Amino acid sequence: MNTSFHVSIPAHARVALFLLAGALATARAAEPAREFRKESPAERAARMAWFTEARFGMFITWGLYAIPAGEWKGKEIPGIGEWIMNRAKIPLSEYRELVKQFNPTRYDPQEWVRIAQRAGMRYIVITSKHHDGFCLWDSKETDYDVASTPYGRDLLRPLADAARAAGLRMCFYYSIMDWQHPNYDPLPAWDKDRPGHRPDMDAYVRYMKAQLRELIEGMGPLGILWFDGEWEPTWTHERGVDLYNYVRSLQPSIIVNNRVDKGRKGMAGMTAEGEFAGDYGTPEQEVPSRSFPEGVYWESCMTMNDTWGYKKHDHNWKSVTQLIRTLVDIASKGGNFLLNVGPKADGTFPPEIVERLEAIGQWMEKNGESIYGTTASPFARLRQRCTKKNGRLYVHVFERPASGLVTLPGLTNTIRGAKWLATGAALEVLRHEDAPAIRIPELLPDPHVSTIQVDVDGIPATLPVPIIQDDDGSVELPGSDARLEGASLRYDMLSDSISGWAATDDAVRWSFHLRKPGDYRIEIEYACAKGDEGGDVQVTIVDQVVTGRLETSGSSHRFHRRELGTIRLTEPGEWTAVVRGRKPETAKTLMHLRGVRLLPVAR
Ligand code: H79
Repeated sequence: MNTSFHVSIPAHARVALFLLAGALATARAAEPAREFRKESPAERAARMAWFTEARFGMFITWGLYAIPAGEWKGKEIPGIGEWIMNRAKIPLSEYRELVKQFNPTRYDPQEWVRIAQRAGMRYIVITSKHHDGFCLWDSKETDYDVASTPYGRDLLRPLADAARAAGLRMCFYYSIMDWQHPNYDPLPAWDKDRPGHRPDMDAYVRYMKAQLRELIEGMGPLGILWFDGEWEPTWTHERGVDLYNYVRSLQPSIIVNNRVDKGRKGMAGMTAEGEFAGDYGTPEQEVPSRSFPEGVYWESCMTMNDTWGYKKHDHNWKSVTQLIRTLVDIASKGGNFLLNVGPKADGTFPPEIVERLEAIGQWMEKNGESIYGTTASPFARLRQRCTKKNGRLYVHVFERPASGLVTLPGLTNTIRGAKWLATGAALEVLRHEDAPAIRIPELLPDPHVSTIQVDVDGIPATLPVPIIQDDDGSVELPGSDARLEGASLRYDMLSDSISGWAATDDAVRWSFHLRKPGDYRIEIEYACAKGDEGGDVQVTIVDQVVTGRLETSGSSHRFHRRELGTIRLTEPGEWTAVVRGRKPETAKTLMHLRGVRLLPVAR
């Protein structure tokens, strides 16, 4: 059937329509690309699904800076290796000499992918261009790239192909800040006489967009575009939104980190309130102290020593245990771990890195089920880390509790059974003080983290539980349970302590339930670095106060117990304890407070 029809339009109306059509065409041309920020939470969740399932990725920071490797003209340059151009104030005219030396003859992308995959990593993010502006692929937009080196050919496409062949997602880091581009604004402060520099951010944005098109269309489909270097004032919210929409218009399924826009809150990395572009938060070198509401995505990126780009003098390697515990800690809070590798100039990974990834991989082989595709712990407080899935809880034991019992306070699900995930050995489930508990043996099966698999009915869920007095009469007030009142106070899970004391009205508060009235000795457990000592601390329970002056505990990692005095609690029921203090002017923090203990005075 022919459904077309004709209407006759009078001549004057035709002129009006013609003008209207013209105006519409102009409006369309000026219209920004589709507004991709406006997808629904469900659409976003679908796009983010592979990312949350993956949990663990490899960051690769590689470029010209791997050649000096932290040393310039015979001098060791402090700071992170990929910032050497900035830290050693190297003019571009000198730095670009490195292009003639860059020849990673031992580069083997298949081997890199094998190492990542054996470590249990599910995606790779590599620096396509870092702040120094050097490009690791053969870009049509510049000669400041790998094609101009003795190596002479693209490094990224072979890695992308190898990654995808192995089932890993390929992702690119791309720095907005650029110390080389003739139009980038501002020109680096240490290189003010650079000839031919003409600041023009619009021209620079055109360059970025052309390069990003090369990466997405030439090497895609990609997993993530990982922007960085967004903090200079010439990069604006409007430019960020526009770049986000541009990148998504090239590949709608792509994930873009929050450093595309101006919403990142410092190194803590989460996105501030507002209409900022970017799909997820990017804490750098730190792990958030707790999980976030559903629909908030994040990924902590971290180095294995103290540098991203290779530095030959940096031997400050984190231990395998530390790295595995960080991965577990992050997963227990619903985030991803992006662990960095700084390859050497010859194209190989430093052996310290290969060893660590190998060991992490051995742990992941046995325990990966407790990481991939899990969501954050359902417990508001639990000494152990924990992840969950429908029908299953994974409890990650770092240290064996002295009681030999792992309690699951407030868990509402029926427990079907418990066992060590790695060995399958069954564990006894019992009840302890009204809470489900699991008895674990003297010897833990894993030196790093031992995982208990707990089978339950349904999705693990909990009810809030109060702090109650122990059978022995003591009351434990752990830092992890405290309410923090103060802008910079924070609880850190890895050190299991509260720091960031700034003002005298900063307060750390607990409510607890007392069964036996009486006199209680008040003890704090704290660490105080050398040089930070001398602060005053006070613990208040309603109208009674005990105080003390803090000595150093030797370091910020060594915890001491210190008794402050005795308080009389006259009645059973709800009480509140508050810790406040005054730090010395020069101290970084009053202390690192692990917790407060009330110990009954024997009568
Ligand atoms: O690529 C690695 C580093 O080279 C780069 N990001 C990781 C992934 C980087 N890390 N630190 N820095 C760059 C230094 C930047 C620090 C600061 Fe700022 C920029 C301090 C003040 C401006 C970021 C924005 C932190 C606070 C505000």
